Amino acid sequence: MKPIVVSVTGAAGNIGYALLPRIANGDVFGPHQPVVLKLLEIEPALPALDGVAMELGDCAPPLLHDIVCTADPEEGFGDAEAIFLVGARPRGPGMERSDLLRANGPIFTTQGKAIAKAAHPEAKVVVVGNPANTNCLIAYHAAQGRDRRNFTAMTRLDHNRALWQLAQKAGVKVRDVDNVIIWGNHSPTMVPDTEHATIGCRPVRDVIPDEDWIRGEFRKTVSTRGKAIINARGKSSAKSAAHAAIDHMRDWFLGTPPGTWTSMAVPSDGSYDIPEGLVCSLPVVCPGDGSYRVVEGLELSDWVRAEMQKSCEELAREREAVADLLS
Ligand code: NAX
Repeated sequence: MKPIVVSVTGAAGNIGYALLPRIANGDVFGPHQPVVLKLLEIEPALPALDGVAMELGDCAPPLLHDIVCTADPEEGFGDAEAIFLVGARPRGPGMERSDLLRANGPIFTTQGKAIAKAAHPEAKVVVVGNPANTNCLIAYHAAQGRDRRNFTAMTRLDHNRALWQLAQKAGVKVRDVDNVIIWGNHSPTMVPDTEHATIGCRPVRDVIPDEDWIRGEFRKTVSTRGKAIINARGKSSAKSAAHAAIDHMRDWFLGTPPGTWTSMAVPSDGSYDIPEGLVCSLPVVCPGDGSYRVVEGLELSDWVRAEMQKSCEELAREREAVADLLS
């Protein structure tokens, strides 16, 4: 079987460290698909990346065909069919979200252009580096000639966090919880929506008849979980973020389980009155052929609609703040 080329940026970072062995182990593309890993870092991180590559090789994963370490984006994305854009500048002390946008925007312009030039024509991209939605917006604008539907941002970690909270509250297994939705931005304005979700095939509202908890504590726990993990661990989420990135890409390539959907931030086509082009988290179904379709026609409560609008307003402000980078 021909190996699939997979690119990962920020590969020497925390998430990269947790992500790479899983990709090499077949967790994204299945147990028979060999992979070539192309790892992109900034120059100063190349020595650390060499160490990561040594360890990766030392795992002796049967599916790992080759490893390329580079600081050259075109080499890093060459022929890639799946691209994880993880690398980004971290938020420093006193930095506002808008400062982070300005600091990271140019990275995603450069990488979007390099993807357009060097990657496989149908390369699928997931942006993990924050602010993920707007970094994805910048990348797809820069990747001229590419189908913007191949550019997505990760809200799967938020989705998985919501599943876990609901399962814990109801005292069931996570696998019994289906069809949660994360709407909007990967930020505290996100809206974890349980109004179409089920627990053991029953509507969540019947199993957890506590709207105050759903709209209050549940939402707050899901949307601020990243901060809680930093406070507890002294480091940001890495294993769970890598796991979510794997879930995101695996479902995109191999399909969402029948009868279920997942959450992905994708360029809006205007559905649910979300301004066209914003990269907004929505419920999607992936048939397993590398495409996705937004789940249409769900009825939204006034609360979900109003909260989602606020999150989209934040995304619109972010788009405004990087307007000069959107060619
Ligand atoms: P780390 O700081 O450990 O690693 C980031 C890596 O990116 C570093 O090795 C750095 O050298 C590299 N890098 C920086 N600029 C680069 C460039 N231009 N090209 C290639 N590599 C570059 O961060 P880590 O904990 O791995 O997190 C990575 C990103 O994921 C951060 O932006 C973080 O905020 C974001 N997250 C996103 C999540 C999501 O749900 N969307 C959740 C987890 C995580 O917080």
